[in-house]
Amino acid sequence: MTIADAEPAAAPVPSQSTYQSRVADYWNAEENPVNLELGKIDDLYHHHYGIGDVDWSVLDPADSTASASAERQERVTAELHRLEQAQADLLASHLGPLTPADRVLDAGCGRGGGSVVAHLRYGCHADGVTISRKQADFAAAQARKRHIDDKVRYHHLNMLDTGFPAGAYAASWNNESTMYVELDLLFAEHARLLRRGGRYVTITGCYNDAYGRASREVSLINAHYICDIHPRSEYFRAMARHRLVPVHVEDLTAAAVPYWELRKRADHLVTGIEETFLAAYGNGSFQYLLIAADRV
Ligand code: GPP
Ligand code: MG
Repeated sequence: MTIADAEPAAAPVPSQSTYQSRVADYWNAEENPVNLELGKIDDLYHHHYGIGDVDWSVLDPADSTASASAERQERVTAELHRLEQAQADLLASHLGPLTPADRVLDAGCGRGGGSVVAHLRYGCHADGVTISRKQADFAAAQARKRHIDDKVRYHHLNMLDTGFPAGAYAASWNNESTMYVELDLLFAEHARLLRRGGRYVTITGCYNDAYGRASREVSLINAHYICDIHPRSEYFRAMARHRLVPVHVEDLTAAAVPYWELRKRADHLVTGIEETFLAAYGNGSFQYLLIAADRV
């Protein structure tokens, strides 16, 4: 058989590596109650963790009736959602000031909550991109349900190669999605998409260079989510190479611990990774970081 006779293999859409296809498979199959039950509360579906102090009264002893224990579960679910919402609000607060005429990019948008948060806060246009077809469809349905689909759009696209116009965005972000990609490729695309003076924000888990290399716990988190957590240093090196100049850096590690302490006790929601996060934060090998940078 000559090459000319060979059936052309169908090119994957969006254009992505085999690794990225396996990551998309994970997110196309993912239906964790810790994401769906929290999102259902107010139709803000997040794929990130929470920050801030826990109201521990949500765990107050319920009597042993089934209805009391169901109410306790509902309180815990709502409290975890409140902490995840606080994280989304913190990230969004660093995107502005923005006007309704501005456009923002949610890179690795998951089920879309972050784009809605930004739109509700600033009235801006938002484009969310995800390599999971299921997530993009879910998020688009949510935007239609809210009647904001004229301004908030979701795309089944690779965030490293969006094809969107250069300089079109006033702000862009990654909320816990940088660990799926090479930072040089990611920041090159953000720098291309952001206008001069635009703002890039990430909240991410990174491993701590001062600890050394990736700890056992960091490796377990990588295996759990099929990701590759970067060292803290790599963020700043890669930003410097791509016209992104940090303006605010915040270590959110201490603020992240209460969320995991509560999630560990939420029997109806645990996924099994809770103790690993607490150990990783506790032994200093892993940090939860916010970095805001200006595109110069
Ligand atoms: C949360 O998603 C996080 C990630 C997908 C990436 C890993 C993040 C790090 C900080 C290492 P999720 O909300 O879907 O996860 P879960 O189902 O555990 O709540
Ligand atoms: Mg979650």
